[in-house]
Amino acid sequence: MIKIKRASDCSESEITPETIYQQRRKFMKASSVWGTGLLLGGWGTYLNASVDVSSYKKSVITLDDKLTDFKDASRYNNFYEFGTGKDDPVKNAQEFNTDNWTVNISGECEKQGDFPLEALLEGVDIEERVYRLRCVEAWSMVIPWLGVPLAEVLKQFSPTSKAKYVAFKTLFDPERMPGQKRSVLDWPYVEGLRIDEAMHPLSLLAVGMYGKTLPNQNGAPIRLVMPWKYGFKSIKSIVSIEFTEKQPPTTWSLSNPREYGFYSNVNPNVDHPRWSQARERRIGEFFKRDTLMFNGYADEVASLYAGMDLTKYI
Ligand SMILES: Nc1nc2c(c(=O)[nH]1)N[C@H]1C(S)=C(S)[C@@H](COP(=O)(O)O)O[C@H]1N2
Ligand SMILES: [Mo]
Repeated sequence: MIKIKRASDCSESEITPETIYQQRRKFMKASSVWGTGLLLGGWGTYLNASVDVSSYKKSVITLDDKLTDFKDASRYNNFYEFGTGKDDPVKNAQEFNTDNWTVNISGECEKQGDFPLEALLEGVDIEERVYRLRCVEAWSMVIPWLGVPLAEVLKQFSPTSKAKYVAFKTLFDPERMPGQKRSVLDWPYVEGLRIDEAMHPLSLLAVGMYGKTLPNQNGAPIRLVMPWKYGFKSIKSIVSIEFTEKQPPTTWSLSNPREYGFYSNVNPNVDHPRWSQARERRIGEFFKRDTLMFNGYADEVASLYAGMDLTKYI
């Protein structure tokens, strides 16, 4: 279902040079898809200065599925730090300043401390990967992310043999994230992965999408993307990564353990207590489509869960 190219298969021409990128930007600015419908002052509001994504390896992993329109992917969001309505993040996140972003690395690893985003990404090539995103609310999108394999970033910090899990935290700053002034969730938003899930080659740290820097409402300047898990595992605006020995708490299972588990793998055979997970609405399509086991990534990830009862480990 997914096409995987090895990095070595990527020819020079697939690495987007600055000039082509600039031209493409001009083109996108002029074209109606990108030019119309921007609520808040147009193109500039979607740019974010902190991560340079001007060159990347194109389509290292891709799909045949049609891409979701950028305007849907950047205007229909879940990011409760900026409000609980689908169009709240795009409205409320535009002033969010992500300059001088640092990520704290701690726990069971040899190298710890506060690292500027640029240091975290140094020496790791940014690549484009087209992934399905399946929200637990039964809608889905197909998004071309720009990012780096999570494993390559994590390895730089030399996790010890006690590192069995990885815990992530979103920024907590109610002045900058107005949704945090209300206690809809236990802030800061936290997420976690088992270490083998985190080290899986499909696990991505995204810094961009659709050839550009990540819009604030999509989790700037750096967010997780776990394509075979429900969308809420893909934590946004990460400020902390901790290697732990014990399974870390996660926001949605703290808020409702009966409805949301730690693993949260996409599974059409296990319904949410309040709705079916068998089908989904692909944003931009009229008819519902079948949800795929592990969101279509079973060949790649099923072995991670061999021997586990997936009706119990939700
Ligand atoms: N910090 C944080 N991360 C988050 C969320 C959130 O509310 N806060 N929402 C999650 C949910 S439910 C989904 S479906 C995806 C949505 O990502 P997108 O807006 O880029 O499509 O982000 C996830 N990451
Ligand atoms: Mo979601």
